[in-house]
Amino acid sequence: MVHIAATLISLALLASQAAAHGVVEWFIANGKNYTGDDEFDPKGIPTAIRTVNGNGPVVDVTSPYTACGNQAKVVSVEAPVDAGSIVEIRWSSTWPHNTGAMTAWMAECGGMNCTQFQDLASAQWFKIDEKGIDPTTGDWYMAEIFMDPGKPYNLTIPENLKAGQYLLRHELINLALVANMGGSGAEMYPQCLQLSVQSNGDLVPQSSDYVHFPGAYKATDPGLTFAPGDGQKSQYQPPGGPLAKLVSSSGDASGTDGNAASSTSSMAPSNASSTNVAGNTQQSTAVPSSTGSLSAASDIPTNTCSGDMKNRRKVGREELRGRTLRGRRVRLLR
Ligand SMILES: *[C@@H]1O[C@H](CO)[C@@H](O)[C@H](O)[C@H]1NC(C)=O
Ligand SMILES: *[C@@H]1O[C@H](CO)[C@@H](O)[C@H](O)[C@H]1NC(C)=O
Ligand SMILES: *[C@@H]1O[C@H](CO)[C@@H](O)[C@H](O)[C@H]1NC(C)=O
Ligand SMILES: *[C@@H]1O[C@H](CO)[C@@H](O)[C@H](O)[C@H]1NC(C)=O
Ligand SMILES: [Cu+2]
Repeated sequence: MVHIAATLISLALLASQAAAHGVVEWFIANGKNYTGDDEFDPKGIPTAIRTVNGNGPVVDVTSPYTACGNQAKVVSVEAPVDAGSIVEIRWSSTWPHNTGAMTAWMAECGGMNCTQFQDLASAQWFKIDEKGIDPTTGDWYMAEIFMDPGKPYNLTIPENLKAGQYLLRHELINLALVANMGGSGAEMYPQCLQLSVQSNGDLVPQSSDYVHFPGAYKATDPGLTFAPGDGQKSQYQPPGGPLAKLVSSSGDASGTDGNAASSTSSMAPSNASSTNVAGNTQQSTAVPSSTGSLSAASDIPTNTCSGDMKNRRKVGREELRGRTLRGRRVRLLR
């Protein structure tokens, strides 16, 4: 009985949540606050956050919009940022999802100013951060960050990364609509920041770590088909492969220069504990006590929402039905 009532209420919520997704509202780099333009009614304000058309997801892994979001547009500002420093990225406080991954990638703007760089298909992306499950709590990092509205995502620009003009692609992946193991329904919310990285270092990704968007993800990637509540959360791996390994661009692998050495210890994907040293998995270990209550319920998505309402709603309904049949409780949006 309770389950049925909860399901009905959830379906009602589902219908009313069409617009409740999210965008990068602002970010802070080198102490400066860059505010995004209005995603529904762009005012042409100077910003370093590439604008997207609305706050809905990209759902097709083969779409060119997987790079920087739906109909992303070049903007007029580049944000200077020091390699090794933290960029604070603030998504909409109304972001409603607590189930899924977050990834961060960078790509040089083809040797030009990012304010001129249009050809996203040519961008060579390398992964600098990923967050799925917080091993210290067993919860989704997404829940820990976004269920406490206002908390930023703190991302470290890799230390000694070669200076240059880069796009930073930050992405939230909502898995709440993945209906069953191996199912589909992942929603990608990528967005790009235009950065000018200042550095004395010479680190670049090893060439085998470059990917393209689209191309980096397949619809069948386990990181996109993970069904919340069904799988082993602790086993979850975000899609797109391991973090890039950074190497000295002088190409002297046997060299004694500190950059190459620090790259292998800070970005090597084979060493999980040293990957943490890069700084990008540190932020969420300090979980405020107010999120402690999440642990019990956070393997059940808070709600579902959509780009293509009809399809998404159907998937969501199936998901809710499946969950009710399996006797799990459906958690309601607060
Ligand atoms: C950055 O700017 C936005 C909008 O202009 C503002 O809401 C936000 O509080 C600012 N962030 C900080 C840390 O000052
Ligand atoms: C990139 O272009 C913008 C806009 O013209 C300009 O303000 C900025 O200084 C340029 N960045 C670099 C690194 O030249
Ligand atoms: C992993 O990194 C840690 C810390 O940098 C280091 O002490 C350890 O030897 C590394 N392990 C391997 C297998 O590289
Ligand atoms: C994120 O960075 C800001 C500014 O450096 C800092 O005040 C805040 O505590 C950091 N948040 C976390 C969760 O580390
Ligand atoms: Cu959404």
